[in-house]
Amino acid sequence: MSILIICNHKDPQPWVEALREQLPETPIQLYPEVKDPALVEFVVCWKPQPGVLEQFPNAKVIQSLGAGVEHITRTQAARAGVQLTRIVDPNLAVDMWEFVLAAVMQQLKQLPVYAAKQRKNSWQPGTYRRIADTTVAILGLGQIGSLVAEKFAELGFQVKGWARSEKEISGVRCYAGWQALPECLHGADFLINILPLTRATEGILKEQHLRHLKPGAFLINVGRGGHLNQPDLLKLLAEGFLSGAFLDVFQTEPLPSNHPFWDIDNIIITPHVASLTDVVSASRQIVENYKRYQSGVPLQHCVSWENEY
Ligand code: OXD
Repeated sequence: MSILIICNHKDPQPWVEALREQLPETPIQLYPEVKDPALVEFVVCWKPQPGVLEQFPNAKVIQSLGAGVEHITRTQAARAGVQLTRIVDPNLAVDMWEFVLAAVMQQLKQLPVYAAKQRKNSWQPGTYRRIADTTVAILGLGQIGSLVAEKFAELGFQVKGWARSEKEISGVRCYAGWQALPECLHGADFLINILPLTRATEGILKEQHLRHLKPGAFLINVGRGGHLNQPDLLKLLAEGFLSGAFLDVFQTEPLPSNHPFWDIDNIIITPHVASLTDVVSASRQIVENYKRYQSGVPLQHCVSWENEY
């Protein structure tokens, strides 16, 4: 048996090396150089070309190279008997927490404003806000979102969290289901989106929902670009209803150089770096799933093709 890696928009070499080191007896193939496609059973993917898995009719496991799987569910046909798995790494949750904390704190203390003033040699003291007076609403309370919510609460923020199903997180007011979404958003100073992209959550960051936030609220999107309704964001920023947005993920990545977001002062852009998959810990999970598959043991971190999470 062998492992096939199909990897786009990410350097595959560190993954090839990590898997070869841990599985010295197993052939690790890198698409498109595949010896016998009919023998491929275990495929590791990142942003695979649409329909590429049809070339491997005997594939039984499709393992995502990251936490998200929509890059697979949206480009490949679901096949009966093919298991879809993802990376669930505590490092991803901690890294996400540190990133969104930095994004919130720089707004509370107005650091981007001072950075812009410095470029004009301008000394103009302003005000700041305190953690205790700040309400953060978090969309998505899975493994990553729940850690982020709990950590914000531990620091003294007022924290609200929303998920499609009921959750209990210490110090966090949790809301479940679509009817509860407006209540969760109501009065929040910051909205942080950490949802997986599914057919249900696509476009959730739209005017109809964002209007429930406190006027002057700030949006942080570290979920997926497909969650955001771009014209609605531009409208709410132009009106001043939202004070700004911090965007790490985009509908098209890399963000095209002529995209209007680049030129808007109160949009901060980072290139999908909020929480990067760690090759060392993630490759261990892939190896574990590969060994489980070989010995017929249930796989870890399985995802439903239909629900996409
Ligand atoms: C992931 C990501 O899904 O990097 O892991 O966005």
